[in-house]
Amino acid sequence: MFGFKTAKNTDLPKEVASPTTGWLARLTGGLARTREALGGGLQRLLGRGVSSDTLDELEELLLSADVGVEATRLILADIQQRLGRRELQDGAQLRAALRQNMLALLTPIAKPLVVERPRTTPFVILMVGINGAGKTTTLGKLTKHLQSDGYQVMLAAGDTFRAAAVEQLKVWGERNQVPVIAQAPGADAAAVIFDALQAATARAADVLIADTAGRLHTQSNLMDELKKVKRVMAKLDPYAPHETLLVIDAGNGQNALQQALQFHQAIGLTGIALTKLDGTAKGGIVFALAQRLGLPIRFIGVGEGVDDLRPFRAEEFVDALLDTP
Ligand SMILES: Nc1nc2c(ncn2[C@@H]2O[C@H](COP(=O)(O)OP(=O)(O)OP(=O)(O)O)[C@@H](O)[C@H]2O)c(=O)[nH]1
Ligand SMILES: [Mg+2]
Repeated sequence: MFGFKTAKNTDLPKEVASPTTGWLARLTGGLARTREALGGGLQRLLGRGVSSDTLDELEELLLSADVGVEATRLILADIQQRLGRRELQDGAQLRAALRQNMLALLTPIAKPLVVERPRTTPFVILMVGINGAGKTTTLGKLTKHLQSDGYQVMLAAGDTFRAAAVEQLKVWGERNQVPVIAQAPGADAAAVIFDALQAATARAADVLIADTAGRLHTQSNLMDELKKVKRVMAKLDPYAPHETLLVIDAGNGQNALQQALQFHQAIGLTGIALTKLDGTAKGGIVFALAQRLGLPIRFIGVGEGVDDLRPFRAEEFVDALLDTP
């Protein structure tokens, strides 16, 4: 399930052996359902040529992929004008215009997570989100990603609600061979993360990633717990956490947008990791998030494997979406 390689890279076909192409293939594959809805729909639409129905059809297509009303309007405003001026005569020009407008929306929020260096204390990443969004899995994948960039990572088992949560984190710790700081289930999450930050500082780790229990944005007592985590951490480093990363399941569609808005309002987010893009045709939610929230989308997840998390790059994403299935 975790995609351990059994063959050496040299045994693989060229396009798979290259890490970039390999990832692009996974991205395209992972986005297959949204791509079929958007790219496939677009191909059918363009096949009919540009007509007076084109704008309505485009609008329907974007809405069906959960791009959302306002982001759809934004993407289509310029296309509407250009259609009016008869600048877009054929399918290729229309596709290029769509791509350009999608990029205009996504480029400003495609800001990679940067671990500032040098530091005297670890760079702290706090993972938050609703139950089952993919926080712990994303944390595991992120650990590997940061390690491959040369960072020493430690993990904090801040989900103290369930014994299984601590165990799940320890499995990721073992898989990536990084220390996990944990206490018994039921412990105070803020205390666990405080201890972990002290331990990570003592061991001169570069990055500490803290898991937290899933919670609904409507559960104010649990949102208060996150505020406390942040307050307690700030006693050791006034700037910690340096990244508060909301993990959201892309399959939640427009609900994901509500989660993001409310988590942001309650605790202040600095970035988003959008998971499970592989399981949904609603990947258009990226555009809605960009338009409504404007927070950086740091990473996207397109599978459960340790390598299925990548920095979000606007061009790569749009091309994978518009690519004809
Ligand atoms: N297909 C797919 N599955 C994913 C992805 N990310 C996470 N998952 C799966 O989603 C499920 C929930 O993931 P977790 O990481 O446990 O979610 P969580 O947010 O930590 O959940 P709680 O701790 O219960 O709140 C697991 O079965 C993961 O394997 C992804 O990008 N793609
Ligand atoms: Mg979890």
